Amino acid sequence: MEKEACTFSYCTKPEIIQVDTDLLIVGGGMSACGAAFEAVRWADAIEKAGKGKIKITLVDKAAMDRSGAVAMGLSAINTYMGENDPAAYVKYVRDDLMGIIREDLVYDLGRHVDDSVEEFEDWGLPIWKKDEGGHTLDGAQGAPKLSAGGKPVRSGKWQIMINGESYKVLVAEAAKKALGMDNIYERVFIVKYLLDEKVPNRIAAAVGFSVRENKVYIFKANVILSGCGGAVNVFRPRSVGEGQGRAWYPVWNSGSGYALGIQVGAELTMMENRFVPARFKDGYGPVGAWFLFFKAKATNAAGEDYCVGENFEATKKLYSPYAEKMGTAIRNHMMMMDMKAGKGPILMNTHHAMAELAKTMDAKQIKHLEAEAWEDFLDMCIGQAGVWAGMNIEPDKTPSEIMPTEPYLLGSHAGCAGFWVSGPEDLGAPAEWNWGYNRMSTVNGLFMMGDICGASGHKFSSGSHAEGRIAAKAGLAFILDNKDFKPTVTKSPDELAGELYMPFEVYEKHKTYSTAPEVNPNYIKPKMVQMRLQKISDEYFGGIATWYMTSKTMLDKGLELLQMLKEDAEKTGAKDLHELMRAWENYHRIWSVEAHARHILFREESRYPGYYYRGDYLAIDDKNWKCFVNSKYDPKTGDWKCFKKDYVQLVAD
Ligand code: SFD
Ligand code: AMP
Repeated sequence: MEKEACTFSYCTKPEIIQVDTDLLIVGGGMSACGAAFEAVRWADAIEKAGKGKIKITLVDKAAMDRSGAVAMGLSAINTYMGENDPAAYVKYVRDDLMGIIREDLVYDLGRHVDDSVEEFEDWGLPIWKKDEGGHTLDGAQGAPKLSAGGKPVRSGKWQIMINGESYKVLVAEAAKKALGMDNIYERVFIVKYLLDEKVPNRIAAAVGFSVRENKVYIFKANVILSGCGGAVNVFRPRSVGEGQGRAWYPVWNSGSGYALGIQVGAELTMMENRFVPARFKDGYGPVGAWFLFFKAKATNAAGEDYCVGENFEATKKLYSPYAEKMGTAIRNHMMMMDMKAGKGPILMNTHHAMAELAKTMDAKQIKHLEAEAWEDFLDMCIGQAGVWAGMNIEPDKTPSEIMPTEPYLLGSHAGCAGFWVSGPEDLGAPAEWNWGYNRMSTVNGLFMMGDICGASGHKFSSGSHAEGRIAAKAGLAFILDNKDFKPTVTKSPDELAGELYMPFEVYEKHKTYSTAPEVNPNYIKPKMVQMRLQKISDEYFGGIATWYMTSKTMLDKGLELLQMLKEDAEKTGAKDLHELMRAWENYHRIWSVEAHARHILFREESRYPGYYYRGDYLAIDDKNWKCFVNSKYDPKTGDWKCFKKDYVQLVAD
């Protein structure tokens, strides 16, 4: 089919707004808020030192108060060092992520993260504390702050409990206050980054459109800090029909972070990794607090622990020495062994855990415990509380089903898919892991943070915020070193606006061809693209349909089908701004999952059992694959290249 061009002959031409800035933060989530807060501090210091004024701008597709993964709130901060050493944190992350991480990045995060958590408390976040008798106090009960020696309530070694319903609002408020609303563009969806016309491999601009008004934005910048979160709804979700909007990770993180960077040629790392969390069934409620804080046990339907005995012995045969670490993927793997053997449903025995805890409590403390159990969901996953209420589940009387979800692509939770970035200089990492500016990608001036910064998982909310701060500081150093750079872009504003509005032009041009605008041979609607994408990913790249199983032949076939979808997606028709956003979101998802599939294809082993399996290489093969898998898309030729990079251990076992 002939490629369409948008000349605004059919759709309305948008107003085109050009913004020139020095530092552009893309995203308004945890990492972006950290970046904004830190960038302003350094920019003020730079100005005071007489080195000139630096303009900082932030653009988010949504409203920062509730955008990104922390939108609903959280009940725990999963990364707080406290009394722990960053080296121990590196070991924990390495064990959980099956032996391959960038230890320089993880250590760097560990040594900075607590400062962000202490800031959150200063901004008003209630953090649970222990009183002198070791009992739990809510954040509102007036114990000393962490910075004044207050003892947090640890759910696990790294996690602390919070009253976090308004967590994101507080973090966003600090970022907004620092930056000023004049420098923030909310509800503007970034569609693509542009390389500079004159300087090779140099970021120059970001282009997007308002999801509320007929406006296209062109942001030219010296430096871009990219923090658009992971990719959700790239695989067919377990929720179907009217429940389909329900997923564990935030549905509005649609792979933009990956796609925007890939398309300008930034090098990726560990994109074969994904995250399949075990979650409370149907509501997707978190399990961590139940396992770690309430000490609940998950069992099969017969009440047996699925992580011991025959399951464990069989797992060791294929996945030792990682099986013994009992990381997130391995725990999933053994849960699925029982599910596949028909021993499900798998149950989280909340009732036993609460009965056990109640043994040492008085009536008031038991009431408090119940409130905590509900709050764990009300703080961060209201839908799960709805499922409990709707299904007559009382956690102190009834167990709840848990289930592995559909796969998500992310690099800040128990996953590590993202970009290959420059690390800190002082941690003894190989010289080629550092090219001058911390968290800068292989594209000059383009920095990555949070979910899309690769090979360094388990940052979570606090770590993503801290990583935004690290990236912002380095980004400003880059600006100071490249003060004379003037970004120039090849395409005219009208051409760029035409590209972004193409789905409108296509729709308006052809919509009267058929009586039902949903059914038309001249275009495909965003919803159809999404369904086709999810079907391909699910069936060929190891989604829930195949119990996360794939192979070379399946990946080859899926990639062929994905190529066709990519071509068809260029013919997406959008009837309104909402569909325009959906159209571009899906395009970003396609790019993200393409990278994912290419990486799985390249890595000839099953590094992450419980997340995905290569049926043709079912075991872990440390001899050949204890290395990073990296890849690069060449924007000039359209070629992808996958290659190995050496893993180097920096922190001793
Ligand atoms: O229970 C564009 N996370 C948890 N972290 C914790 O510390 N404790 C927990 O309890 C956590 N759990 C949890 C978590 C997340 C979710 C969804 C649930 C439960 C249900 C993880 C953290 O939240 C996560 O690590 C960080 O938030 C990651 O930060 P960052 O900055 O990488 O992503 P973001 O916060 O989602 O923000 C993304 C932003 O990008 C915007 N955006 N803007 C412009 N143009 C585009 N094209 C864009 N695309 C996206 C978004 O609007 C958003 O602002 S638990 O499971 O362990
Ligand atoms: P989750 O609610 O599953 O996202 O987990 C929150 C935190 O607890 C994360 O840091 C997880 O890695 C950790 N976690 C969850 N389940 C377990 C478990 N069974 N054993 C050890 N750590 C866990």
